Amino acid sequence: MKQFFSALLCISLLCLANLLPVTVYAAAPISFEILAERTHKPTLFTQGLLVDGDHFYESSGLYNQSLLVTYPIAEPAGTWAKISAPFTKKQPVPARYFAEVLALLGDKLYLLTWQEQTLLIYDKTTLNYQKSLSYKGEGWGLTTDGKQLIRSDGSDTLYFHTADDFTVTKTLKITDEGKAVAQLNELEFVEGFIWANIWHQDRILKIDPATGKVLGEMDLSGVKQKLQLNNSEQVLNGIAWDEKRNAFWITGKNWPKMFLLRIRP
Ligand SMILES: [Ca+2]
Repeated sequence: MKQFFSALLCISLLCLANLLPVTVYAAAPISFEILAERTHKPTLFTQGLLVDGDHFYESSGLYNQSLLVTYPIAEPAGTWAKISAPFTKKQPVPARYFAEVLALLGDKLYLLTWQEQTLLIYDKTTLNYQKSLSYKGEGWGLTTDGKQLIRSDGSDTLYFHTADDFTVTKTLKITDEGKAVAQLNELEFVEGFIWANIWHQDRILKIDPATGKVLGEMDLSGVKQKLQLNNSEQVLNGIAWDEKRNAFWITGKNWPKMFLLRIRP
């Protein structure tokens, strides 16, 4: 009987946990419009996404299947041509690494690994491996302000690293109205601000890189609902600034689509 009541209590607590509200941010909502959508290979367990010129660069995670790919932003005509379009280039990542996000600085692509404490560096044009650097802690997100590399590790802290040897030069706590914002994941630095998505949330936050304060948030739950996903790990994860289109491309892990979003003034 005792076990029965213990089990009942556990079930009640689980139900209660489900009813509790998710973290509510105080930051002002940022409104946007969907300018376009395109196909995204659902085989990609998206960790990092960026735009360079007319191409996407994307990293895909998991052990034994991590890879780095590049493909044109413009799609061929016809549904089947879109679905079957080959990658422009594809570079498998050694099986012992779980690839995370990537950043582009100069002619180099910097790819973080999740728990392997290794930063892998590739040539942008050929996707050939060049060298690796080590760091302490986990790798979740990475972007650049044009000088330094900025890393997230799933906590509420961002780490600024030098690009040449990946030394930490400063850390920054991210807060929203004084409250810590944890689980920071994919990052994108755009025109003086850091944009970050939060793991398992349909939100992208706009962050002041000087103070770490959250300035606003984009709610992408409506965009994600359009996809009718059935796996809880198919989370939003991928923010790429498209300078030419003055808009963000966003996608997620194993999503079949990518969306082009423009912030409303
Ligand atoms: Ca990005």
